[in-house]
Amino acid sequence: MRKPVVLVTGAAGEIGHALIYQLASEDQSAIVTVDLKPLDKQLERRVMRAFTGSILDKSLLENILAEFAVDQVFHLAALLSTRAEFTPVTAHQVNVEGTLNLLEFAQAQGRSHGRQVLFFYPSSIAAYGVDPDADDGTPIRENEATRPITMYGCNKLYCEHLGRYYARFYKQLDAEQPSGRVDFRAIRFPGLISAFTVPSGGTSDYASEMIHAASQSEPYSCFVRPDTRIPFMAMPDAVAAILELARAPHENLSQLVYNISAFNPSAQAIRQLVLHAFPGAEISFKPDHKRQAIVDSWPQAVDDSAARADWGLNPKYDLSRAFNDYLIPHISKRYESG
Ligand code: AKB
Repeated sequence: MRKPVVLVTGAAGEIGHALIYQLASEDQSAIVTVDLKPLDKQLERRVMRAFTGSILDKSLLENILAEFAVDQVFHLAALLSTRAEFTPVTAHQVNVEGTLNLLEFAQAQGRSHGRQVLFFYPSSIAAYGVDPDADDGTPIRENEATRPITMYGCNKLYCEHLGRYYARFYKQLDAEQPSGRVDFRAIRFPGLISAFTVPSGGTSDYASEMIHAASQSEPYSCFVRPDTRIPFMAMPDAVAAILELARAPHENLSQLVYNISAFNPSAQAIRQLVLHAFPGAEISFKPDHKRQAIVDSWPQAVDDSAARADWGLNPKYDLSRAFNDYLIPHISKRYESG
């Protein structure tokens, strides 16, 4: 019979890396991964099988379907906002057609093993498109200002709707009602900051880039204005939120897509914290007006009350603790050891 497993796509990415460490530490389920890049050795020894390949490769997904009974899909593979702007058609193919492939895979898994398949989808604050002149910092709800201005944001918003279709309306004209096999749940992530991985291709990456540069005594020119403010979260809290939502009783959930956030400092405030930790750091501001316009279209604050009420969102790291207890100690150690 097929082995019951959890599937993680984008496993070599920032969220994937942190999620696999957490899942492996709990030792509750065998992990199968898919990523374009091979996993590093530390990660690979924590999973049952690591497939190096594309989520666009339907034969790869068929092979996984044949060998494994997947009960949970954490679909993290994506082209992030900045990178997606340089190759919007490729971004659509990876972010949308890739997600459609995984939803079809989850539907086929549910049909074959007869159980619901949990499908976790990482949406983003990029699904919003606020008017910067009207954004006074009032936290916005999930159903407000969903007018994204990036291909990545369009992809994320559309895939939220795709997930709702698979969960509630899939092939609704069929004689036998096949919907309901996919239990789709999504989080609109803020900017995420990890101590253990370096960001790649995001427009919220200025916070991570600033910290990682300072810890290597490299000068950093920040591409947003000092007063720029968006929601952020430390990676351990992001992984905790994924698992809290994934494990919440379905009847507790009032919606499929949730905002989350932990802190929303200005870029200047981040610089001050970094300078406090690395007094010699050279951090300047040289706004890239095109990337600035993308960040300005994202809300300064989001209302995450639904996540707190429905499934107990409760970030452990506020801004100060994120820097003092997580980022600075681990990043310093990472670069001290070379
Ligand atoms: C990005 O900057 O593209 C991502 C995001 C905010 O979803 N980190």
